[in-house]
Amino acid sequence: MSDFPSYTPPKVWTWDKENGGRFANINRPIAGSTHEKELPVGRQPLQLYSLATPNGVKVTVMLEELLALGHRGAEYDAWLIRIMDGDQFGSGFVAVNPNSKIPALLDRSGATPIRVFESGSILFYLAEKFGAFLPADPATRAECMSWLFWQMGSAPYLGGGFGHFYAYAPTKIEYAINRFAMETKRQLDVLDRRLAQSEYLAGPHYTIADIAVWPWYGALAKGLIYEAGEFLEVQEYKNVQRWTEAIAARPAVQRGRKVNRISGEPSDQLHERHDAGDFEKKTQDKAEAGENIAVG
Ligand SMILES: N[C@@H](CCC(=O)N[C@@H](CS)C(=O)NCC(=O)O)C(=O)O
Repeated sequence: MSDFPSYTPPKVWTWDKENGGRFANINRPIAGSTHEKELPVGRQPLQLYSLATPNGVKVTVMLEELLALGHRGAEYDAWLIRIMDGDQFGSGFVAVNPNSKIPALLDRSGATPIRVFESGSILFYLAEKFGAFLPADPATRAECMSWLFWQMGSAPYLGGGFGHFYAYAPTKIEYAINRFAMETKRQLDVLDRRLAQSEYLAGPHYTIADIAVWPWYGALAKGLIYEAGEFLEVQEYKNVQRWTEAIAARPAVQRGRKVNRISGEPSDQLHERHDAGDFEKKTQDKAEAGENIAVG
């Protein structure tokens, strides 16, 4: 502990815009928009404004799963929001999500558009709207909602805590990495024990709880985020591994994780999705071959 750089907070915190952190260009202590910008609107009933981070992938997986079940009303336009460029602070985006974070959904299927923000809330909204991936029986439904809310409360310790200090902070702070590595491993163990008893989180069936948890903890279990697989010994969580692989094998999941993705293999990146044919025709490998034309 004695090696810690000491810092005495001033009486009143002030904003140091040049604090050198990785997200210094987008982090601000105030809400609201920074510039006027309308959001594009396509022809589909649902308009999604997002990016393929784990929070964004939850919603594109859900929409692809709903479409796979035959719910035509789940057709969607997925528009790319480049958060590192500050698109989330445009006036149109802030009108859909006053919290300026992806994902944000606008349901234009009725007389008056309905805005939905927060990924958990979007999953629940869609599950109720289409009567899918949300168990009807009260006990299983409660279990499903408990795991959904567990994810919303827990992942900030994984992403904003562990991931931030292990992978992104300008200096490696042992105290912070220890604190959040411990919590992340505890969370993996919580999941592992649950998945030892149950095929999916809420019970025998795949639900919005799995759709919410998989993009974060499945990616962590496969070492795909923060390059932390070895550090956290993720292979030890055998039940999490089994569940991760089962979900990754679902065709709708494979499609959903490509939508609004701007990194990785070009064939896995579908920057914008406007109909089902875009997976065949508009991924970045095709764009790089000159076949893709910007939409919208
Ligand atoms: N609790 C929110 C978290 C959303 C969130 O943190 N989104 C990040 C990307 S994963 C974002 O938009 N960050 C931009 C920013 O913080 O300015 C949810 O689940 O929807």
